[in-house]
Amino acid sequence: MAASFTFTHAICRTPSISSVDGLRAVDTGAPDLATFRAHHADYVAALRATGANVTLLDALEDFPDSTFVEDAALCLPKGAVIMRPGAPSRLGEAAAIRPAIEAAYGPHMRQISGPGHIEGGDILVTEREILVGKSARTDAAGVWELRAIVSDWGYTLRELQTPPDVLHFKTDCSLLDADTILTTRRLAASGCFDGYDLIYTEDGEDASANAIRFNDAVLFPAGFPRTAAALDRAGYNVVEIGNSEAAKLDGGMSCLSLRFSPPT
Ligand code: CIR
Repeated sequence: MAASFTFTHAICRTPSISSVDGLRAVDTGAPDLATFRAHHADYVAALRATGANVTLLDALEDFPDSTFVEDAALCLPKGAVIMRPGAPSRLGEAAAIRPAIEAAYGPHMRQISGPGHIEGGDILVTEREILVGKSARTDAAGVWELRAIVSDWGYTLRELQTPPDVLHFKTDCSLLDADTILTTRRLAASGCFDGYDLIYTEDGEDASANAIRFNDAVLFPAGFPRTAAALDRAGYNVVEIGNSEAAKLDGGMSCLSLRFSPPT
C-alpha cells in the first residue's frame, strides 16, 4: 500500500482552553471551545474508523496552537524529524511533541536544530517526493537542514514557494492518492504540480484545499459542497468534519494530526 496515504497510526492533541488565544491572520472572533472540542472528537473518531491507532495527547495550556500538531514534526516511513516552528509562540511545541514521537520512532528520530525554521504545514509528502514551500514560517535554512536529513534516508526534497498571504503550503493543497493532488488554482498556477493529476477547489471554496487522505477516507472540512461533490464524483470516500472553529485560527484537516506507520 502507498506509504504517503496509508497509515497505521496518528497523533492528535486535544484543543486547550488557551486555544482561544491562538494565532490568526485575521480576527474573526475566538473559537468556541466546546464546538472546537466536539469537532476534534469527530476528527479523531474518523481517523480511528479507518482502523488506525490514534494517540490523543493531553491539551497543552502553555501553547495555544498546540492542537495543530502537524507543524511540530514530520513523520516519514524511515524516520521522523522534530521541526523548528517559525512562529515564536510555537517554538516550544517542538520539545512538547518530542516524547510522543520518540515513543513511536525510537532511534529513527532527528531534529531541526536551527538557526533556520520550518513547520510541518509547509511540507507535502507524496509517493515520489517531499515538497516544501518556503513561507513566513519556513525559511531557506530550515529547508536546507531538512534536506540534509531526508537525503540520508533516500528521499528527494523539492523546494517551492508558498503563495504570499497563504499561511502554509498545505493551506492550499492536499494529497489524494499517489498521483492526485487537490489544490487551489492560485497554488497550481506556479506549475509546482506538473506531472501530477489535479483536482481544483471550486470557485469560492479555496478554504477547502486543506484535506487529508487517510487510508480509505478523505477527511474534508464541512461547508464546501461543490468541491466535496467533485471529490465524490472522482471516487473518493469523503468524510466531512466540522472545521468552523479551527478555521478561525487558520487551521484545517491536516494540521490536526501527525500520520504515520512506525518503522519496523
Ligand atoms: C498558526 O497560525 O500557527 C495556527 N493558528 C494554525 C496552524 C495551522 N497549521 C497548519 O496549517 N499546518
